[in-house]
Amino acid sequence: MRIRRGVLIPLLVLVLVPTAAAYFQWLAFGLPTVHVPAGGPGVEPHGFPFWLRIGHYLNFLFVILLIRSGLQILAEHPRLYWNVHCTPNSEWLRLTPIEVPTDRVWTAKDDARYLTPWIGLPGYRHSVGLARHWHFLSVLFWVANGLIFVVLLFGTGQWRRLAPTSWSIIPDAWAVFVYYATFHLPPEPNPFYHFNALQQLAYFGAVFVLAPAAILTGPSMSPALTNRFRWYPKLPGNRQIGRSFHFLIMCGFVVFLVAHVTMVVVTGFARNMNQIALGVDEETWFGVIVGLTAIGVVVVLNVLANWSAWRYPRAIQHVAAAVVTPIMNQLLNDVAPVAEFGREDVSPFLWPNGKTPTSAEWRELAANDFRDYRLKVFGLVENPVELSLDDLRAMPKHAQITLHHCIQGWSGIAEWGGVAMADVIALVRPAPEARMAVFRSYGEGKEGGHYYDSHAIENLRLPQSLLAYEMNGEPLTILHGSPLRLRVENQLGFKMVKWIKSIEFVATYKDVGEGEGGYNEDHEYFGELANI
Ligand SMILES: Nc1nc2c(c(=O)[nH]1)N[C@H]1C(S)=C(S)[C@@H](COP(=O)(O)O)O[C@H]1N2
Ligand SMILES: [Mo]
Repeated sequence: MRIRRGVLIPLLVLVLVPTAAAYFQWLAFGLPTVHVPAGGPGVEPHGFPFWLRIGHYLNFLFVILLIRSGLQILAEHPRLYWNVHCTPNSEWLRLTPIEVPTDRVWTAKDDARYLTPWIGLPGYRHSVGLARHWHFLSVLFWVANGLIFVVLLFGTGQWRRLAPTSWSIIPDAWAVFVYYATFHLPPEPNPFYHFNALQQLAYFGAVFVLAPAAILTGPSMSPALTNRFRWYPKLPGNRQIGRSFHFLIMCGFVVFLVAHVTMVVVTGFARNMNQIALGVDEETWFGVIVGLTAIGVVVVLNVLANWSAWRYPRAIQHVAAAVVTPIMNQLLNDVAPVAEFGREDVSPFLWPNGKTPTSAEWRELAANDFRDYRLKVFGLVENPVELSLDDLRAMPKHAQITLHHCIQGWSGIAEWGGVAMADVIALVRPAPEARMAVFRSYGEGKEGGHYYDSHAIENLRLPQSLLAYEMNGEPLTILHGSPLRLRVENQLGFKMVKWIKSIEFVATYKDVGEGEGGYNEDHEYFGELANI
């Protein structure tokens, strides 16, 4: 693991300077006076109504699921960058001991790490497909729960317990911080009526700063969104800054969670648990038991989440397809990718993925510079064709400089030159019942068998759906898919088949492979959700 000094030092300063200042104040002037407002039945609003306790609890459940599945996704490409190119050794945070070797091919797949299932959801290695299902399933419920929570906060006046209404909260919060930082407990108000100033600021920050920031930075990683609205990833700076912020916000939630739970325990555990779980200002064992049981339920649900991901991965994949895909499609489908970059933006290095073909057939073609290569386009079409590279080069050439998004988290910009899939479709004239095109590769998948993937024909008709034979002005290299590879810029990288052998037009992908739409969908439970 390595963190760049340029990030570590500001982070340390952020922690150490206030702590040192707090110690100085304590030693020089003693502990500050903390103003404790009086509690009592007259104070409005007070207490923790039922909806607030349920919302708080569900939020806890979903945040834990989101953190655990998010860390699993991170383990798939355990490097964080400020630059959009993801150039090896330019990362500000590296969560792997491996420095990318330069003397041999090192694919992004090789680079993925193992994560223990105690932390990761679902744990182990190469489980990003299932981790994403849990992440997106959780996020829908988390956002819905959060929206209801915030509406009720404002509807009931409870927001006044969180939102600061006077600047005096800043010096008041500092005074409380001086106590905590020097390992003292300040005189506390009864949280049933008032939070202390630092507590109030922390709660406000979690609900009104961290949560919205997490929701906003998430989509900055979506190929459909960023390649449609180029301004969106520019809000954080670029796609990798969005990803880095998404991670740092998660760290913020973890720090909040640890501090919050610690304070619940040390400032009167029994009373706090009664307030949180039952909404009563009492000190009974019953409240403690209910609270601890509820936490136990969260633990059990997490165990079930891991277990189901390993025992019934196909079911999880299908549940996500039924629940998440329609919503995401509503938001992200049919957005034509338009974002283009300049030559000066092209990445110096594009992470490779996939197994280079080893078959004698492909090696013979390669040895002869692909002069005998024929792209077979067949299936439900009026005019099946076999196209040589010269045939393809004779068709109108399109070039695009676009941002590639891998499901693992890395990205990169390259210039691609080739034939628009729209032109190929026009040439072969698919039958009315044809819905999908299946792209088969000469290359194998990770577990053997040929790599393939499928795309909706209507998506292939959009601009930026390209059969590329050139990358950065040169014929495709072997590593990047020679002689022909796909580019569909509103989708994730795994849909962009390299070393293409044939294109078959079909009514449904259900009869191809294991019927999930592609090699990674079949073998790694990737979702159809390739636009985020
Ligand atoms: N045949 C084949 N094509 C493939 C893959 C593969 O494993 N086999 N991997 C995909 C994935 S996951 C990505 S991110 C891109 C990577 O393209 P690149 O190697 O040109 O960067 O190729 C895609 N095409
Ligand atoms: Mo990928």
